[in-house]
Amino acid sequence: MTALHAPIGGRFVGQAIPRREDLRLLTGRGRYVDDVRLPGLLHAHFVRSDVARARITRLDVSAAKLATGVVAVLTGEDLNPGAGPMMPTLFVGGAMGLGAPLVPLAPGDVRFVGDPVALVIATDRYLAEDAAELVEIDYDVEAPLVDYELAAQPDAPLVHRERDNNLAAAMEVPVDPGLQQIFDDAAHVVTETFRQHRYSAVPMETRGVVAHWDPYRQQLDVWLSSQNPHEARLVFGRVTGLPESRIRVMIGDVGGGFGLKNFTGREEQVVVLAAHRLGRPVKWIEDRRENLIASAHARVERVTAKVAVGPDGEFLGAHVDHIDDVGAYPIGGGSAGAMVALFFPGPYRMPRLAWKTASVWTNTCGRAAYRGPWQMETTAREEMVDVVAREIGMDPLELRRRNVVRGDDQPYRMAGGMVLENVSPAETLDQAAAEIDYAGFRSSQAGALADGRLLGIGLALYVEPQTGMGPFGNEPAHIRVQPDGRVDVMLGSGAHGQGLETTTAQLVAEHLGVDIDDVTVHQGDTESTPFGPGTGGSRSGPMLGAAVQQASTEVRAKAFTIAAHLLEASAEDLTIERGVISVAGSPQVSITLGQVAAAAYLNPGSLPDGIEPGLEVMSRYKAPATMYSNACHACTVEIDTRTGATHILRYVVSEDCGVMINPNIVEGQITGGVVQGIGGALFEHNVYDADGNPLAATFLDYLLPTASEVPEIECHHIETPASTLGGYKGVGEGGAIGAPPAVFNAVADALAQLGVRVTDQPLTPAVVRAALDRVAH
Ligand code: MCN
Repeated sequence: MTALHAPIGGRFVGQAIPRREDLRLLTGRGRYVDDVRLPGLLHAHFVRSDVARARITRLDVSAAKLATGVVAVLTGEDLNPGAGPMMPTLFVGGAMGLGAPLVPLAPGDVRFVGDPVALVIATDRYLAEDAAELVEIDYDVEAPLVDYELAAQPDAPLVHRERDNNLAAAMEVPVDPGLQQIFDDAAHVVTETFRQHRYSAVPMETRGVVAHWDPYRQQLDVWLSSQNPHEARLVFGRVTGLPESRIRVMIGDVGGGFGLKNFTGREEQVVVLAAHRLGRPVKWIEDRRENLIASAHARVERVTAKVAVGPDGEFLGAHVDHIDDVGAYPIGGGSAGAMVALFFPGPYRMPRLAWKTASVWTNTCGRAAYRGPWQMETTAREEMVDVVAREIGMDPLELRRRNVVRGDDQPYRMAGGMVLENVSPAETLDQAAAEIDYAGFRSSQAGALADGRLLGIGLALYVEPQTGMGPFGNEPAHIRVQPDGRVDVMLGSGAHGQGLETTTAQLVAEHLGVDIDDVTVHQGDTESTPFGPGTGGSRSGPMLGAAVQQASTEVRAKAFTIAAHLLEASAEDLTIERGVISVAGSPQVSITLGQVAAAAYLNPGSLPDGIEPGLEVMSRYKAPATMYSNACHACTVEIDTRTGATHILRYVVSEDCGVMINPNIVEGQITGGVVQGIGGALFEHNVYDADGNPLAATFLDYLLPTASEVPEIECHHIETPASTLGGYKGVGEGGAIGAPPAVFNAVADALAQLGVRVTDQPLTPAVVRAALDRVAH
C-alpha cells in the first residue's frame, strides 16, 4: 500500500486495525439464518416453474398435501388474495417505475424458469422437497422472450399480459441541434456497441428467512439474511397488512449480499406471509440452484456509444443508447437506466451529452442491484476510450490524460448536471500508470509479441456517486454510555461482510475519546436500532461514518458539560483520552466517563441546571450533497494463444475514498470487488438457451474465479476528503466497477496487436480462441 498524501486520521481513524468480527467469522462461529432453531420449526420448499413462459392449465397439489410430514401446500389461490404490495419502499407509488405485476405465487402465468408456483411446508426440508415432486402442473407453453433486444420491439409478445408492452422504463434526452453540429464538425466520430452479459451476486450464504407469528403476543418475528432490516420490516408490514410495530426483523451475520439482499425478495415475503397465515414458525433457506436461477441476475445490457472527438483527441460530446434486461420481476434498484447514461462521461471533460435508455422485461430471472448497479457506464466509457484511442492513433493513457478532469477544473459540472468536486481522477491515473510501469510495459510489449507472447495492458477510470438523495440521504447512530463508562452503539444499518463493527468502534473511540475495546456495536435488530435506509451504494463510509462521528461528538459535548460542572472547571478546557476526562494541562483534575455517566443516570440532582439526565444521543446525519469517490484500475495480461485463456499478470488499483477509516478494510473491499469484476469479465455467466432454460445451475457451470486465477491486488491510495463530516467516501463497490473494463481493455489491447477486435463480455477462452481464429483465416 502507498498513500500519495500523508494518511489522514488519528489515533483510531486511519489505522489498519484487524477486523473484530473475524474472530467468529473465520473460526466458523458466525450466526446465520440457518443457525436459527425454534421449537416446532417447519421447513419450506418452493415448487418452481420449469418452463419460461406459459399459462398454467392445471395445478394439482392434492397428492403433495397427503405426503408424509407435509403441513401445508400453498398456491397463488391460497396466498395471493389479501397480500399487500411487494415492491420496496422506493418504488411504492410507482415513483421509480419497474412496475412488474408482482404477486406472491405465480397467478396463472409463469414468466421464467424458477418462477415460484407453490410452497410446500413440512416438518423437515427433505420431506418438503419430496412432497414438491408430487405437485402436478400442466402448462400451455408459449415461446419465451429471452433476447431483450427482441423483447423491446413494439410488436413483441408480452412478458406480462397485464402490461401494454415489455418496457419497464424508458427515457430519452435526444440529440439537439447543437450536439448534432458537434458531430457534423468533429475531426473524428467513433461509434461502437458494447455488451455485458448476465452474471450475478453469488453470496456464500444464500438467501434465507425464518418467520414466526405469535398470535398471543400479536408479534411477527423474522430472522433474515439482509442488508436492510428496517426496509425489510416496512415490506413485511405491507405484504402482511400488520402494523410495523408488531414486526421485529433480526439480522445476524450475513454471508455476503453484494446488492442482492438490499431489497427484500419475493421468496422471503412469501415465507413471511405463509408463516403469518399458518401461525407457525417456518424456515426457508435458498439452495445454490435456486440462488443461481431464481434469486436475481445483473449486468445484462448493451450500450451503443457515439463520441465526437476533436483534432487533438479532446472529447466534445456523446450519444449513449442503453438498453438493459431486467428479467420478469426485477427487484428494487434493478434497472441501471438513466444513471448509466448520465454517468457515461465519468471523470472526463465531455461538454455535451444526449441519451436514450430502456429497461426491458424478459422471460428470465429478474435483475437486482449488484455491486455497482450502473457500472455499465464505466464499462462502456472505458472500453470506448480505448476504441477511440486506436481509431485516432493515440495511446489510451495519453488520450485519458488529455481529457481527464483535473483539480483546477473542479468544481466540474458534468453534461448531465452533476457536479464533480473533491475528486482526483488525474492523480489516480498517474499513480496507477506509475505503479504498473505503463511505459515499461509498452516498451516491452512489441518485443514480447515478436517472441510469440501476446501481452496487453488495460486501464479504467471511474467516479462513483454516494448519494445524498432521497431516503439514502440520511443515516442514524444511537450511542449510549453505560454507567460503567462502556459504550453501546446502535446502528440502523446492517453489515453483510464489510466490517462495520470494527470501523464503527474506531470512529467512536476516536471522536468520543474512549478505548476501542470499550465500544460494542449493535446492528440488525429493528427492536433496538434506529430506523435506517440500510447498507448499499457504498454509503457506510460517508453516511454511517458521518452519523457515528456526529453522535460521538454530541455525546462527548454532553459529557464535558456534566464533567465541567462536577470538576468545577470550564468545558472548553477539558480533554478526553481512553475514557478519562481531564483539564488540559492539569491531568490530576479528572473524572472518568463512567463516573460522568453514573451521575447522569443515577444522580440527576448532581447535574447542572437545564441538563437532561442520561448520557445517550440518537443523532441523524443528513448529507448536504452527493459526494464522489474515484479510482483508476490498471491490469496487465498474457493470452495463451493455444487455449485462448487469459492470465492476469498484475492488477493495480489507485483509489480515493477520501479519509480512510480503516485502510485494512478498504483494501479488503477493493480486493473483493476486483475479484468479482475479474469473474465478470472472464468467467461468470448465467447462460440461458433459446427456450429460456438456465444452463448454469451449479458451480460446475457458473465459474467463479479462484485464488489460482487472481493475482495479488496491489492497492494504492490518494485521500481527498469529501466536504461531508469526516471526509469519508465509499469504497465497497469500486472494485467491481473498475475491474471488468480494465481486464477487458487489457485483453482487447493484446488482441489489437493482431488486428482482432472484441466488444462483448465474457472473454472466455472459447471467445478469445474464436477471435484469434478470425486472424488465422
Ligand atoms: N470504509 C473505510 N473508509 C472509507 C470508506 C469505507 O474504512 N473511507 C469502510 C467502511 O466503514 C465499511 C467498508 O469500508 O466497513 C465499506 O464501506 P462503504 O464503501 O461505505 O460501503 P458499505 O458498507 O455501504 O457497503 C456496501 C458496498 C456494497 S454497495 C456492496 S454490494 C458490498 C460491499 O460494499 N457488498 C459486500 N462490500 C461487501 N463486502 C462483503 N464482504 N460482502 C458483500 O456482500
